[in-house]
Amino acid sequence: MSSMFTSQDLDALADQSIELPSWAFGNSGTRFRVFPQAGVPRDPFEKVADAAKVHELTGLAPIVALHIPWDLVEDFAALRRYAEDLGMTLGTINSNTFQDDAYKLGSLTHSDRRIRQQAIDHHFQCIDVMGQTGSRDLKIWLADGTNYPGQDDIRGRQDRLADSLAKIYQRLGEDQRLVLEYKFFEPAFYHTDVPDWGTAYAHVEALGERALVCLDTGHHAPGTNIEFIVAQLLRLGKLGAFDFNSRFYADDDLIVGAADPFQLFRILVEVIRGGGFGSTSGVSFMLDQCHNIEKKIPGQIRSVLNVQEMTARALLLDRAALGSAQDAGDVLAANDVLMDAFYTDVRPALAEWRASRGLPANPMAAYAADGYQERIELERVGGAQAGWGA
Ligand code: LRH
Ligand code: MN
Ligand code: MN
Repeated sequence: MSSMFTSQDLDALADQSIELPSWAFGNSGTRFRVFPQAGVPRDPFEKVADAAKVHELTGLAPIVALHIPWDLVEDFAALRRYAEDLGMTLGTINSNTFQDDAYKLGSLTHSDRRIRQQAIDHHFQCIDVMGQTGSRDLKIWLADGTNYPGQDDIRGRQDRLADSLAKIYQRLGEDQRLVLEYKFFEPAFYHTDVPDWGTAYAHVEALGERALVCLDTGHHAPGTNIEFIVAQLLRLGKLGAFDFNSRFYADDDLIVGAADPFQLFRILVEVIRGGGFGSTSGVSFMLDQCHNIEKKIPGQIRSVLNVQEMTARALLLDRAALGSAQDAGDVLAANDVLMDAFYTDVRPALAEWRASRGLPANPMAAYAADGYQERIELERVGGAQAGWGA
């Protein structure tokens, strides 16, 4: 296959947009240590500027996702104008109910009506922000759960969650969506209130058409067949977004495609198979990563290139040949067809693809030669933390 594909096979790549998380550009670390870096953004404007640099060199990343309150600014209309002047749009608004004392025992699930209302009000505030930023999606990930058996009534928490989500959903504008993100552990360890895709699905299904599931690739137990979940959610019309990253152990938030490019390929094969690819598919491709020891901007450049590279390989899958082998029950031939696509080296074709669009053939090298990193390291003193990890 490698010698046979043409650049036309990759035309569909033009329809790929990847959303960058604003927090990828801030200082971050683990619970052991945050390693501050020179030149990190001091405010959301500078985060948008860094994201725009990633887009300028790759043509892949015209959207920046924000986290509230990490990215609270007085004038979101000004932030939007700033982004648009740089050729960027503001994307998903991520809520945050995981850093306040009030939410120690839960937020949207809390047994105290006042705390629940505080968490609901935070989401109303996020929806107000969405109105100003022009964002389509409100993403909700909850740290809610318990650490000890018996600590709280698991069933009651589900009922309260359903009720809180319904209030938030009702507040959305007609063109806005709610995406509910699941995670099987952490920071709660005995039980988590939205631990898996099935629970997320049950809630968004009850809410309505504009409520969908977000799949964060780092939020599964080791060995989970994530592409199966992708296929199932697409089949049910309920996959709204990805949070891409990669993991060796848990929610590592490392560069997507770094730990297991084959898994990323398999996920993208199912995305394309299920109609989840492209600007009209309704599935957003967001990154949810932190760059703890590597530089942030090249870390994001490498990430979007990894997604593009595996997408290109998935687009090359000979689906007719695969279908025939599957129909014939030819197990090894079917596996061969899939592996052929995976093993195809698309890097030279992607370099050409970029050059033909006026982009640098090698965006990593272009960034190293750009002078931007040196400039921000000189200009920006006292950069902000991504939001956690201290
Ligand atoms: C939680 C999570 C969620 C948050 C982000 C910062 O682990 O994946 O998406 O918003 O990290
Ligand atoms: Mn996430
Ligand atoms: Mn996570």
